[in-house]
Amino acid sequence: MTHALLVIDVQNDFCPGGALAVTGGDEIVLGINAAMTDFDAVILTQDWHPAGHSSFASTHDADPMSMMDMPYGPQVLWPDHCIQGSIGAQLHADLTTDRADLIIRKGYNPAIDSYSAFFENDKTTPTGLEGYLRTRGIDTLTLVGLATDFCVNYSAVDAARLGFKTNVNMDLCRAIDFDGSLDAAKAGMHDAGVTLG
Ligand code: VGL
Ligand code: ZN
Repeated sequence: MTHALLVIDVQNDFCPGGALAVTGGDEIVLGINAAMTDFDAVILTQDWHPAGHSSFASTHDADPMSMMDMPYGPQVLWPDHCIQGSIGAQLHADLTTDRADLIIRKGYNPAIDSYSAFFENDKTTPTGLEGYLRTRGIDTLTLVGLATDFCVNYSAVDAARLGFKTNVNMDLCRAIDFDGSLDAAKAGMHDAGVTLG
């Protein structure tokens, strides 16, 4: 077994004071740092959108947290966040990055959001992470980070479907919990065979 820790989107914009703040988002940082020593590999993800991204409410003159039908399906419209090169897009200053073998960015395609670290929201365009993991012989993943119900959830479900043994450490995640999204995410992860630890 080769076991990687996948740290999802621990970025300023998802922490208190950020553009899409997740309650308690900063509380998990020191615990994630401590967990890093227990794994064969550490991989970080970074939400990384161009200005004017299609997932931003401002791009469509719409209200943040409203829904829009995209060619690939329904999409939540978010406040502008994690804009490439911005302070908000930076990883939290206290997150240990020295132990990271790879930092993978996602959401850079202007027309398609990417919650998952594996596929964009069209569920077909790969980020390349699967190939990286397979070529390194990594077969087991533990996910932590932000937000439980969006990027952690989508990443975990994709990982399990791709055949990785997948666990989410819920103590080291925090959720947006918008419109029942946390309960739906837990059920979806469970159904996909993800263990919630
Ligand atoms: C995320 C909404 C939009 C996340 C990213 O990291 O969970 N959520 N972009
Ligand atoms: Zn985003």
